Amino acid sequence: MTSTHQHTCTLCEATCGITVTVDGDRVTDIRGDEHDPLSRGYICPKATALADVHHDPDRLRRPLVKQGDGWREAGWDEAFDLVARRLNAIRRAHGKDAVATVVGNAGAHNLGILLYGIPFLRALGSRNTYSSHSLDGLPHLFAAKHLFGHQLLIPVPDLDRTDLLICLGANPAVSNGSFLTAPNIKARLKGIRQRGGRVVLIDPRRTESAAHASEHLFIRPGTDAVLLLAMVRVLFAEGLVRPGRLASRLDGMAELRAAANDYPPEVAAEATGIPAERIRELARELARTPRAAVYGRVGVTTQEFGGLAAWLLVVLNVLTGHLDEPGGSMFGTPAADIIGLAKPGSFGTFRSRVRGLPEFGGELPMAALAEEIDTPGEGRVRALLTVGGNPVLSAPNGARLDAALPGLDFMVAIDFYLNETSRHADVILPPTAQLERSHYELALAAMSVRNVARYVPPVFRRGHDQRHDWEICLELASRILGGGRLLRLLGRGGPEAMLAPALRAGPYGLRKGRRGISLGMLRRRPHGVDLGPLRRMLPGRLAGKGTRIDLAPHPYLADLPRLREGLAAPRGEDELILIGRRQLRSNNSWMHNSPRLVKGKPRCTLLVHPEDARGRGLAEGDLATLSSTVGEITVPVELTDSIMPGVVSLPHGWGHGRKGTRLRVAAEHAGVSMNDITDDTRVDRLTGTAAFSGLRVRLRAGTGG
Ligand SMILES: Nc1nc2c(c(=O)[nH]1)N[C@H]1C(S)=C(S)[C@@H](COP(=O)(O)OP(=O)(O)OC[C@H]3O[C@@H](n4cnc5c(=O)[nH]c(N)nc54)[C@H](O)[C@@H]3O)O[C@H]1N2
Ligand SMILES: Nc1nc2c(c(=O)[nH]1)N[C@H]1C(S)=C(S)[C@@H](COP(=O)(O)OP(=O)(O)OC[C@H]3O[C@@H](n4cnc5c(=O)[nH]c(N)nc54)[C@H](O)[C@@H]3O)O[C@H]1N2
Ligand code: SF4
Ligand SMILES: [Mo]
Repeated sequence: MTSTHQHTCTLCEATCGITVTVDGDRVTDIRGDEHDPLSRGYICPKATALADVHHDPDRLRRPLVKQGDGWREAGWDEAFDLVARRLNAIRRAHGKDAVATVVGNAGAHNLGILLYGIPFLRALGSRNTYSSHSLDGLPHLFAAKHLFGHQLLIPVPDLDRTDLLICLGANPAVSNGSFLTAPNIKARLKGIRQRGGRVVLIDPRRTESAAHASEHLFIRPGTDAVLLLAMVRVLFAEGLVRPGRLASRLDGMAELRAAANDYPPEVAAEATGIPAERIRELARELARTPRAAVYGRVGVTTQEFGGLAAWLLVVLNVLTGHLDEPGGSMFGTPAADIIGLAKPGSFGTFRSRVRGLPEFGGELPMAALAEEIDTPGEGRVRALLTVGGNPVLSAPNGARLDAALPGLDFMVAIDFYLNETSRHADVILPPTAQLERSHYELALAAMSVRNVARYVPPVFRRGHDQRHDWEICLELASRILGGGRLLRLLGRGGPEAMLAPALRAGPYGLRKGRRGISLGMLRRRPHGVDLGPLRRMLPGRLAGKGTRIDLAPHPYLADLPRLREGLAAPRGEDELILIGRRQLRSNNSWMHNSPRLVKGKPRCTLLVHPEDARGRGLAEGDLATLSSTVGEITVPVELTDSIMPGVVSLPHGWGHGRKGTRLRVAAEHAGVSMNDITDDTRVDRLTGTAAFSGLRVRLRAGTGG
């Protein structure tokens, strides 16, 4: 018997509504939900691969316990007992900090992990708390904290009403948007141009998104902060600073002006490769266009000066009066207010043991994890718990982590694949997968291009011998921390029991004598509810610091000399600069076991400009060796003039050829891991974010050795 179910694709930040048709226990069809107020029927090729995950024979459904060189299945009770016993013993012998935790990208897309998993991990009280934030958008959180008082007050470009989008270091045509929930973003970009607006893309590669832009400008990797400072300088120099409604609330104007003064467009042109006159025009265009926004993502945040760059993005929006204005850079107003629920964020309250990298929001940078494990001494990490992350492929110098993990006394992975990371675990606790759990978009709703609310129940009920992520986390908490009865009580209603009051307390909440959003109402409207376009939120939303915005907080000013030194650093003669690249049918490191996503030509290739290839005797399809100070990998070369000369590009998340995984499809399309050559010591020193982009590499024909 077939039935249809509304669900949400939780693979990326677009959160498309899907309609899943099921025949018995089989998924027979997945398509876009035309009645979803945000995605309106749009899906990308990944949504249908949710069926592959659901039916994947390699997906783990019962706990695995390591035994000799192999694994044996275990019951949940035994597995929980073992984990709790071992972690407790390590905590007793070596202290709380000896147990590290990692929450990966899958955590952000999982209601149970957000509501139960993360609070439980925090309750373990370890300083060695890590997440994919420090591999990704941490500079945005850092800017939100320092300018608006809360790490989650992150503005997004109001795409559907803007007339100018200046987009740096993002490839939304492939990524489907990030820190910007905007399904069918290609159509939204097209919309800008159709109403006479412009999209300017600034990227070292003429990406897939360039086809949807009015103009593409090449930029030398890692120099965005310089470009943005020069634009700030032009605004001041030409009297174009007009912050509008917010003008009377701004501090730090003089400091900002002085900082930017060091970066005339001519200096920036030299650094970035963008002509000085074009930089001036860009600043003028931003100031002149009533509805305009500057936006930057991963290419801007995961580089050596990501902190400064993310700050300057906000600064430019403020100076030109585009912050918190329709068509500009605006804040979401989510129905369940995650900003009210989450902590505002802290910075530098403690530092990592080995390198002294600063804490942010209670977490240490992932780039420090390997050294915290493999550097002997008091305070060494001895046990690791991962949830929804695959840091062996995702963290910088993943090879070092790969080598360090066997040195742990104990490791547990909450993951439904036996992959490059979880193979090192002593116990794997597999949670339910995407179609087996309910979903409400808690985190990303705050960065949505339109306010919406959508709750979906599971498509499939979980089997009696399966556990949700939140159940696993809660059970471990009660066994490790005690307080079992209380915690079990907490868990009785599941995430819904926490979501329901959050929705009622939220800005659209159902209250006495007022119609509004409640969980019951959302249950009755499984396509979701439209709550309208983004609204002005300032100054009311400014958290914990009155109603003023300091545009030049000290940590940024103190980081500026590093930018100057970085620009002056000499470059080796035959060096190239490595950047990353996302691909439509990949999802970071973990969807390569889906046959429909990996079919076709091998995709783990190095893009090289023909000029750079010629000098090295490389032709299309040749194998070449790419080396850094950290290691070397061999990859096939793809020649293209869509990349800036001197720059090469490789996708991340490949490298499935390691022994001991259970990913049969992925292993046949193994590729190599970019992070086997990225450098864990290369971080944005301000925020601790991994600097994947802008790595200096050498390239030569032939295989390694
Ligand atoms: N299909 C697919 N979608 C995804 C993902 C995926 O793996 N596959 N991953 C998801 C995740 S976790 C995230 S965080 C988002 C990321 O979403 P995006 O930020 O849109 O991701 P990328 O495609 O990596 O785009 C980064 C761009 O920055 C450019 N770049 C590199 N270095 C520099 C630089 O120094 N300056 C500038 N200006 N540009 C630079 C790169 O060429 C690239 O085009 O995507 C999400 N969506
Ligand atoms: N070189 C380079 N490295 C990068 C990047 C880059 O651009 N270049 N991008 C970085 C970015 S932006 C990010 S976000 C990280 C992502 O890196 P990670 O945080 O490692 O995330 P994924 O690679 O998406 O891996 C997700 C893991 O969660 C598991 N999983 C999937 N769904 C669930 C679930 O519901 N519950 C649980 N418990 N597990 C689940 C999957 O099996 C997989 O092991 O990579 C970073 N690494
Ligand atoms: S864009 Fe694709 S992967 Fe992202 S939510 Fe939509 S269907 Fe899923
Ligand atoms: Mo990410």
